[in-house]
Amino acid sequence: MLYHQTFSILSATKEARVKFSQAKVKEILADFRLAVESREASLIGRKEVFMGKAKFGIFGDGKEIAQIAMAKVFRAGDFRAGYYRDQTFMFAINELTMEQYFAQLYAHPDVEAEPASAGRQMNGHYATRMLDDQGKLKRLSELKNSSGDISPTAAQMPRLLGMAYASKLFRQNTHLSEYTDLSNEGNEIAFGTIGNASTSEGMFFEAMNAAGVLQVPMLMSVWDDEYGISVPQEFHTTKQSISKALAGFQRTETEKGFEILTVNGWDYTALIETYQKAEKICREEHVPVLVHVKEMTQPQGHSTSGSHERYKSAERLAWEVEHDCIKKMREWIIEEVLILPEEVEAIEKEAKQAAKLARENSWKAFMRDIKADQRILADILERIGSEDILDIRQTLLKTINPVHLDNVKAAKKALRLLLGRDTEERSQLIEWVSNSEKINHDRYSSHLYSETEDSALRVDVINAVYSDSSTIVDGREVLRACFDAALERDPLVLAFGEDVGKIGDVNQGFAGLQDKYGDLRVTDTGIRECTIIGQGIGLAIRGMRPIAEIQYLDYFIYALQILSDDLACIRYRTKSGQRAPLIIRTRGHRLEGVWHAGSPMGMILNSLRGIYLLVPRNMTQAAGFYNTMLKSDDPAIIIECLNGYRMKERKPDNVGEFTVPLGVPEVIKSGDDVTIVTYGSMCRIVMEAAEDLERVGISCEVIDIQTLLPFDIHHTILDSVKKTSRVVFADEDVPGGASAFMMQKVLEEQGAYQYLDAKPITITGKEHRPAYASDGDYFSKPNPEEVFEKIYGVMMEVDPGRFSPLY
Ligand SMILES: Cc1ncc(C[n+]2csc(CCOP(=O)(O)OP(=O)(O)O)c2C)c(N)n1
Ligand SMILES: [Mg+2]
Repeated sequence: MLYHQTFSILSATKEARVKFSQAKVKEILADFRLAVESREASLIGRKEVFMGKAKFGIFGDGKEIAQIAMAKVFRAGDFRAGYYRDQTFMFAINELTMEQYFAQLYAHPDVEAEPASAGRQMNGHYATRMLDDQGKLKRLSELKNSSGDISPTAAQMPRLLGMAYASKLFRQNTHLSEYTDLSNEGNEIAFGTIGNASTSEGMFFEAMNAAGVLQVPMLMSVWDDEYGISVPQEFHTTKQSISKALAGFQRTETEKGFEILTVNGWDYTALIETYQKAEKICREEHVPVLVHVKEMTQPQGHSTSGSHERYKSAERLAWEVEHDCIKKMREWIIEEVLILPEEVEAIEKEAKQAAKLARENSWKAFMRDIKADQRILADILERIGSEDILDIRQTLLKTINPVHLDNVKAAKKALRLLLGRDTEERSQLIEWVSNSEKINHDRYSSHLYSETEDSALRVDVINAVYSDSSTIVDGREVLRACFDAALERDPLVLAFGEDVGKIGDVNQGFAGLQDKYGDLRVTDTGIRECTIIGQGIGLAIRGMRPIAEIQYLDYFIYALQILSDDLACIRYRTKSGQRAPLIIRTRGHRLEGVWHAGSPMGMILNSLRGIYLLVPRNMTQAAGFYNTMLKSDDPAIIIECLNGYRMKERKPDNVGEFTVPLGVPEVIKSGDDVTIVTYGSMCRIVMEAAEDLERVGISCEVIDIQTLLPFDIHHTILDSVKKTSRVVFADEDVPGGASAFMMQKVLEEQGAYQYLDAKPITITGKEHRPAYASDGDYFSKPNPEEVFEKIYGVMMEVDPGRFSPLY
């Protein structure tokens, strides 16, 4: 049911009509009704959890009125990045129905019933569907958009910054004015919400500072209920007030900054005025605004995990009852709008009924699919008919609040009992199980990466073209030419990061490109890795093609959390309702010392599934990857080799067009005795060792995997191992890092273990960070001598007669 459309207006008294227009009265009562309905949904939701129908519940009670006020200034084209308290806001902008709200509580895995996440996220995690069924962006400028919520507190902030920054670009970069499906000349506000306690997170401060620096239309609301679960304000915030703590951000006549507004969360009229004021400043002037909404309450406590009576004093609890925003609004309606108490009661009754009915509908819909599946299974089990199978059937049918796993468990249990029996019913059961595996894969494991026609795996391969006039240049020149072509080709492409603008990055991949394309396309940022990534995520959500740079791989750790919690799962957690094809550019593997030579690939691999991980051995391969990724709708990390910028490479004639496919290793040296699997700057070290090994009669096949994610999709390595019967994995990460990942892929997934006649080994860096200078590097990371000796050792094991000990 749509808010403002379906509720039956009750007649206001004559006096009220004098003070407020009929339309205004209608609006006020609709607002009140929505608040009551939303509150009722919270109360019912809690009960559902306690009745075992849902696993966990977290609700927006106590925050209703402010959200209704905020929704009034949220227009088509705007964006939200918020948190789990925002149900009333989502109802108010008509992007969440009551049925959908309960569907998420039950974890209904149907995208129609639960469009935010198709049951993948716990309740209170909101998102609108920005992609159509083909995975193409809808006309976002005409929609009310909510980016997909995540649970880590404050992690909505980096993305929020990016979504606000997009408005600035759409307004200021005149080349973007034709993209009317993405923006209406940058008039969109990015609305953020956060709890008071979560403002203690570093990301909050980093994003707020960046928004002030960038002057972007970010309207940030803090829902302040003076607690973060059980911990009161005094533990969280200097001066116990975020607006006081941030007072220095306040803009003045002469200095740019934020506009800071404060208001109480129970004051309906003040909230409406505050948000109108905030909207005007933000939308018209592109000045960020902080709205600190104070005196909020939490009537049911933090979540279903425990009661707040444990930590709130009797006085505080009494204060909360007194300052409940709905109670206050109710009093105001009766006193000021002069609506009769009976009429208010009638509205309340109707609202509560609506919530109850929605819950019922949602539960029925949720059960329908499960029961339908259960019936099919029960029929098969019945036809089998033996006593033990009928027992399983009986138990299944008696399950209280069954879910899909109950069906699967019953079916698999029955299958075990039917081992060896070759009957028609057993075949039907096997078919049911395999069908349910497919369905459950789609429900719970699909769309980690793009499955659309724009997937990075489907980009056409265009080979690099060389001619007599192709020049030999420093590697960085190849990259620069590729970026130049990308910026020229597509106005939506932009690059930013520390030192990327004026000097064109620390290795000059963008040298001169700011002069050529302007500082909105090639841009310096502050030192703030987390929000550089957030800036990229937000821009990519809004349809732009950002290349966000993290200066060194060693500083990637600052951004790891947001990459993992937000970017890596944006498509997955919305079941392809949203995407963020952000390219992260960084450089690493080799240079100097503890914080400039890292190669923490295992860490990245294990935390960032959902983002492709590309590890080119030179700048030409890197350029090909940039070209590939810019044609796709997937996100990727491209790690350039720090020591490769000045190495000579032949620049392809089609440097802005050629593509390098993902997941396709390259055999960079063929050989017969042993397969060496490696990537990145290790390719050179391995090649050096391979040449030395050739001299002692050992023929190595060296394979550059080129991308860790995806990994060797056509099993090139397996083909090689079939030939050599020996395999070595070499990289610069710690033991058990990416080398272990590669080994698992090749031995287990590709099944190469069957073809081995020697122990498979890994050659890795030491467990510690790499030490400084040439010796530090040599003794911390794999070096050609070590590679030689390890591979020589493999051959010695195979043929001790031919290969005697080196020493
Ligand atoms: C990074 C992180 N740490 C801890 C948690 C667990 N947690 C969830 S909500 C919460 C308190 C948040 O309080 P506040 O920001 O004031 O929001 P409120 O729930 O009061 O609206 C905590 C500690 C989390 N989700 N994420
Ligand atoms: Mg709080």
